[in-house]
Amino acid sequence: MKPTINYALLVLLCFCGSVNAEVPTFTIEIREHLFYPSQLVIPANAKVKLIVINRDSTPEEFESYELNREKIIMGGAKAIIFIGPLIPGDYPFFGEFNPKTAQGMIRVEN
Ligand SMILES: [Cu+2]
Repeated sequence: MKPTINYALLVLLCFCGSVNAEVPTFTIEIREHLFYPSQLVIPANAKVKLIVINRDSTPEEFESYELNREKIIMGGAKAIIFIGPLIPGDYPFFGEFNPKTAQGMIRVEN
């Protein structure tokens, strides 16, 4: 194996690791068709990782028109949703399968 190839691979792996480590991560739980927390404040102009954990036995869909995201999370499962970079403002989201109760808001601040 040529040493140059090994070196290129190593650089690539290190780069990926450092990028992941710097992404701010927030966790939202779904319990009894409600989001906890229902309001999150995240930094502007940054990519953010949301981990949505569904503690209910029924599926839910995380949906947001403003964030342009839609993801089904089966009962007892979790989903990872990347959002941003975003400009400051309020970005509502809801659970499409329980839209009357499951509502939340992501506030983006400088
Ligand atoms: Cu939907």
